[in-house]
Amino acid sequence: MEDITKISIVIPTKNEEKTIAGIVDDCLPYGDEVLLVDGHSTDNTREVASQHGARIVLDNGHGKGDGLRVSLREAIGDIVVFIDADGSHSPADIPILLQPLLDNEADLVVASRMRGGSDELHGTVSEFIRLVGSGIITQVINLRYGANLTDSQNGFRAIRREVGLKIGLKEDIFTIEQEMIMKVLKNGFRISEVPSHEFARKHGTSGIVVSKVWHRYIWCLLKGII
Ligand SMILES: Nc1nc2c(ncn2[C@@H]2O[C@H](COP(=O)(O)OP(=O)(O)O)[C@@H](O)[C@H]2O)c(=O)[nH]1
Ligand SMILES: [Mg+2]
Repeated sequence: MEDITKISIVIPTKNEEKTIAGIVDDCLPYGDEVLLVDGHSTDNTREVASQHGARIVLDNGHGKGDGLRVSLREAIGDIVVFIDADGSHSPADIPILLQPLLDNEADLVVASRMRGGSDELHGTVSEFIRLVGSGIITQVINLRYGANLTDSQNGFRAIRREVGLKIGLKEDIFTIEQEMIMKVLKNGFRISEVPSHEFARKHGTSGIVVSKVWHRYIWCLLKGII
């Protein structure tokens, strides 16, 4: 039987003009579309991406979480793959990420940096704090939902679009990653993890400033476990 499952590759961006061309090029072979959801970049991210064949939509200016929700509504695919624009994720791993969904063994598949290794999660003090914090959050989620996850924060993941729309995502910022995991589990859907290596961001700095947003992670976690 012909496989009619459509795949959308979604790239959330905010000022990633230096890396976006290569990411779009490398993602195109793996999907029926590459959809850029842009957080009102002030550089040439949208122009470059469009020249390389991506379709562009704008988020509402509230953050990456807002962008992911917009993209779930806009995407044409039955499955949506999210991959960052900064070069941290390997588009070549997209088929590994898709397999459990295509085999109908999962509704959300998360690329795990704990299984695949990371060049970004350790090194500086702030990265170390992030690593410890994200490990604690993952273990709280495991305890609450009887899960066996190793990485609740990686943005490289794939979800059935229908499920992504159904679970009622609300977080506007990067906390959407852990919210998605908790709401998928709470609603009885299935999560798998696959190993994937995370590379260091190729240009610029992370949008997550731990000292400014840590309390939003805790608040989101508390809402998700009660
Ligand atoms: N649509 C959208 N994407 C964003 C926004 N802020 C960051 N991103 C993108 O989200 C991805 C992850 O951001 P990054 O700063 O690398 O976070 P980290 O990898 O968790 O440290 C990157 O591709 C960013 O360009 C936003 O406000 N809207
Ligand atoms: Mg990054």
